[in-house]
Amino acid sequence: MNEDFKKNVAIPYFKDIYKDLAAQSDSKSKGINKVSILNYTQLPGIIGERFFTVLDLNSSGYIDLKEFVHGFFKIYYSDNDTKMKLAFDIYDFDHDGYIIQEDVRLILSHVPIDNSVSGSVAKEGTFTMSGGGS
Ligand SMILES: [Ca+2]
Repeated sequence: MNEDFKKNVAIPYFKDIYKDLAAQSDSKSKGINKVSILNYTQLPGIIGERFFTVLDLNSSGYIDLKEFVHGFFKIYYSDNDTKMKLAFDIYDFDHDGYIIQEDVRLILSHVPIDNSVSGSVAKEGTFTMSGGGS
């Protein structure tokens, strides 16, 4: 990534978001609390919990500025290997380097598959007015 973009655009942008979220925390000095992360990301159930845990590198129960910027860089500006590692870490509940069947079952049970699939199919039919979507 372009260093100018990183320094002048991405980091100030993430810092702004951090400041807003940390302002809602019960301990501004420690960082963003879990409730604020869950509200901000709107990730469902256990997935939001896992996302918070993965961001909280020092397991302090709060996301400090460094953890926040680091984590959001991984999501938006990292290579595929780093993104895959992030996804892996979300699945790997006990952080032992392995994903077991139960990890996958738990995560997938919180993915709202039904709504997104039927919703988009219905919308597409309405938009194109084809395939009997009327
Ligand atoms: Ca932390």
